Amino acid sequence: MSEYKLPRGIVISGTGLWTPPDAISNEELVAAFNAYAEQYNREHAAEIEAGNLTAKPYSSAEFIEKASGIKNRYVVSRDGILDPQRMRPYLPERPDDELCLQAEIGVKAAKLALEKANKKPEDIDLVIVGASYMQRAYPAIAIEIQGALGIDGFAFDMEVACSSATFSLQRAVDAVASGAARAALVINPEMPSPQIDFTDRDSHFIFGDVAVASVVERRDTCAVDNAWEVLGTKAKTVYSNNIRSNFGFTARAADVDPFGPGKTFRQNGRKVFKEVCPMAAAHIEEHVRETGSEPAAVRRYWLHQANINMNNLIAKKLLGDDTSEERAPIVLDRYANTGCAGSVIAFNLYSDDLQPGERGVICSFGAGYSIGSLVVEKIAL
Ligand code: CO8
Repeated sequence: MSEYKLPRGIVISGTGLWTPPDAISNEELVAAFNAYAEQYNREHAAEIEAGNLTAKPYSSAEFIEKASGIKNRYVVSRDGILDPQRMRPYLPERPDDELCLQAEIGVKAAKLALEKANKKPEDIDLVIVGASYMQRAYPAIAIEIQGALGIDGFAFDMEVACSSATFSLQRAVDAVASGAARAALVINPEMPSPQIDFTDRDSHFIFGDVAVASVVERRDTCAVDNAWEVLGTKAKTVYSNNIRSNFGFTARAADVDPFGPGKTFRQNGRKVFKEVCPMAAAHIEEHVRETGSEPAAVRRYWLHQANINMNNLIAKKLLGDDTSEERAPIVLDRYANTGCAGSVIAFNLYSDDLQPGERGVICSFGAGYSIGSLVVEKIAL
């Protein structure tokens, strides 16, 4: 690996969290799923009886909470998801001259981050949008947001599934460190709900929508009392088919339904669990040591939020017996898995109480496989 050492003096000066107003509890989601399954089984009773079709099994709120730690999720639109006749959100198409939905939620989070960092659009030179899915290929969502906010400079989108937020923060840190941008706005508008197969019992409960944003700049331009100096960034990818989405633009030429079986999100959750936990723990341990600390001395871990058992296991490896939420906060009980945004939600909600000099790690892990981390230290200005 490269011996490159990040120059000191690059900071995260503010983050923003936009939470959709629509929430869905496990109980509501399961009631809709089970009504759908009952209807499916009734309509296909003869084929099921003849052994030509498998009956849809029922979902359970108890299973979901026990297996994942998820109790609730937020979505951009809930009614269609809970309609057993529809089982997907209803998001009407917008005319080209209106802000698209993903840009709209990105703008909301971006404004909150700018306000927290005490920055104006004219202070920003670079906008990066990182998310698991983009609403379209071009023009880039980041350029649409750049235009909506009146930012002069450059912007681009990037997709690294659950690591899109940490990887985009790293690109912003690099751009500020190299002088390519004075300040960068990183936006992660995650909108998995249109991609989820809500008729699939194994995955209907996993995801939620949200938007987060962060401002990255030099310490000497910072206009707030406290910020987070980035001590190091680290990224790793290893190819795996265990989390996959085959939805893509070549479906038309392959004469297949882009939303057909296996085309939306699917995973081998058990394998992901087994393979990613040790990889993520080893990655974080190594990164923390590279920045001159010991894992147990790090005050807080803002970890990717996919599964509470996964987070507890990783926290135990890093912190020994002290795996309290104070050291590794959990937000997936309320937000579910929000793709790449989970670790930034945790950072946004649970970082104000740390004192100058205390360190934390923002870390994501997921499809690819991909792991991204930033070691940060609170500083007073
Ligand atoms: N209700 C009741 N029973 C259920 C349900 C349900 N909803 N779902 C499954 N079951 C059953 C299963 O059928 C199985 O039954 P049986 O034993 O008879 O076969 C039993 O419960 C146990 O099933 P599992 O073995 O699958 O259960 P697990 O305990 O492994 O829990 C999890 C499943 C929760 C999926 C767990 O394995 C997990 O969380 N693993 C980690 C996965 C992970 O972190 N993935 C990351 C994915 S996200 C990512 O990288 C970003 C991708 C892009 C985001 C955008 C998305 C749109």
